[in-house]
This record gives sequence, structure tokens and C-alpha cells, in this order.
Amino acid sequence: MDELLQKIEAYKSEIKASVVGSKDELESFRIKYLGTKGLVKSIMGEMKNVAADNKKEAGQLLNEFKIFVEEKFEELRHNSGETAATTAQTIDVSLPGAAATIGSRHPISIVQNKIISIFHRLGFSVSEGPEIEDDWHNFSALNLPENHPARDMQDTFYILKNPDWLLRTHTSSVQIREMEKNQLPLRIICPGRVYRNETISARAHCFFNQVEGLYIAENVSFADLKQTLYFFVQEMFGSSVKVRFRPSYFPFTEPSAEMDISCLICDGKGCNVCKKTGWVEILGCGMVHPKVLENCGIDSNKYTGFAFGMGIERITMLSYQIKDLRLFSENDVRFLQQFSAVTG
Ligand code: 2NL
Repeated sequence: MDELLQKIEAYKSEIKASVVGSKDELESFRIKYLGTKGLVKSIMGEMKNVAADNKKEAGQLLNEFKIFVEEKFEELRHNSGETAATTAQTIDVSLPGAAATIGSRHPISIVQNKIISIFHRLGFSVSEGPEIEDDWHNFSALNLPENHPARDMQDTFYILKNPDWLLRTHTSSVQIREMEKNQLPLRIICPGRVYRNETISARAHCFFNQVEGLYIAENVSFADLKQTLYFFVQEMFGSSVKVRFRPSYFPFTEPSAEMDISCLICDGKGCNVCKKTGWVEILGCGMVHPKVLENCGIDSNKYTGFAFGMGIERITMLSYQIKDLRLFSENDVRFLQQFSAVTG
């Protein structure tokens, strides 16, 4: 302890006598006493050699010493003319500040908004619902039999706490909830995130976004479905795009179809995107199965309806020629910055 006191006193008188004649000498003083490998740091390190009884006193002593050195440094700095005022003179205050960067809309949001606006013009309004669903709204009401493969643990994320709960695998569950309200006619689209237990790759992901549409009224026909989707495609991809419907199967629609558009990349001539066929599938659709209507308490003799579902990622990939699904969820700004800036 006494040894430490003597040391500090000796340094104090050395420091007291210090003078600096230039900026360089001032900097040497700072490095020698206050730098990361300077005297103050090293003498602080001697605390560990001090006996436990003396630690408090030694700590105070060392702190006082540190303040003493810092004050001396300020004094020398002041005398050397290196003051705040001179620093200010070397800063050009007329220079513009660092620009704030403007974010950009996510491509999925851009495309989702465009889809919503197209259907809005046809009288569809947007409905949303929960991402955690029960078996009824996600499967049973949609006429999916108990043993249907989509219900498999391999395809669906179940909430382990309650085997009746799961992460919705499509936004049809939102449409079931709307139909159950029994307020007809009904004309809605349901955008939102859905989940499937898939291995992540360039073509598959365990979560993605969907837009489903539903129109239920008296005398709704397959012709209405075709015309609605034809209008959508023309607004989305331009008036020169061609469409074709192929028969398909879904448990919740009868009859069912899939819709293809002429390949935007090669204009139907055949390329890798359309696998040399000239056509790319963009959605599934059909007339709502009478059982589904009845499941929601709707009289299937009085009412008919059509429904359709599409993946937003797929439409976005076609619109912007994006080849890897993973880009949508990795939040790499080099990717995201390429899309239009948020202006409003
Ligand atoms: C696809 C197929 C489809 C529907 C979704 C639907 C919803 C209700 C009743 C009947 Cl509540 N149908 N939705 C119908 C046909 C196809 O999606 O491949 N989507 C990516």
C-alpha cells in the first residue's frame, strides 16, 4: 500500500512538471499516461496486488490519480491552443449531413397490393383471419377426409399442446369463417401467410403467401369464374397474355381447374421457366363444392359460388424473373433495394 502511495506521488510530481510545446507532444503525453497501454491503465492493474483490507482506500487513491492526470491533460490541451473552438473551425458546417436511406416496399407486398387493387375493382373486399387454426376451419369444413395426405404430420405443422390446433396451410380457413357468418352474397379475397412442412429450397419454403378468392351468390357460374380470372390476368400481366384452363381436382371444389398463362419469359416459344411448354401454371380454382357450402350452413340449392387460390411468391417470381424463393425471406438489402422506394 505504502509502496503504491509513493509511486503515485512520484508520478504526480513528474506529471505536474510536464510541459508540451506542440500537438505531437500533447499526443505523446496522452499516449504515455492515458492511452490503452498508458501509465494510468497499468497502475490500475496493480489493484489486484493490494491486500483485501486496503482495496477500498487504494481504489479511491487510484481514481483520484486518474482524475489528476485527466485534468492535467485538459490543461495542457487548453494551453496548446487545441481547444473546442479551434476544432469547430476545422469542421465545414455548411456540408450536408449524412443522407437518411429510404426503405423500399418488399416485392411480395408490391404484388399483393396489386392483386388486391385489381380484385377491389371487381367488388371484392379483403378479409383476414388467424394463422393458428383448428382442424375444422383448415380441413374438415373444406371436405378434406380424415385420412387425406395434406393432414399428415409431414405436411402440416401441428401445435403440440393441442392436437386440434395447427398453422393454417391455406387461407381457405378465412373464407370458411366468412361463410359461417351467413351474410350473402359474399365477395372476398383473403391474402396472408400460410405454412407447410416442406424442406426449404429454391422452389419450396415452409411459409409463403397466398391470395384466395371467393364469390358466393345466386346463379354464380363457371363462366363468371373464367371471366373474373381472365380480367385479373390481363390487369396483372398485360393484355397480350393468353390463358388456358385445365381440368383438375380439389376436394373443396367441383368441377375444379388449374389456370395457365402463356410464358412471360419466352412469350410462349418455350424456355426453362415454362419447361419448354410455353405455359406456366399460376392458380387453382373451381366451383365451391356443395358439401362445403352446407358445412357452413349455406343452402346449396339456392346459392352457388366459385373459389380460387394462388401463391403470391409464384406470381412475384414470374413478374420480376426471380429464380429462388429463399430471397423473399432472407432480408438481404441488396435484393430488397431493387424494388421501388416507399414514397407514401
Ligand atoms: C391452389 C388451389 C384453390 C380454393 C383454392 C376454396 C376455398 C373455399 C372453398 C372452396 Cl372456402 N375452395 N379455395 C379452390 C380451388 C383451388 O387453390 O393450387 N392454390 C395455390
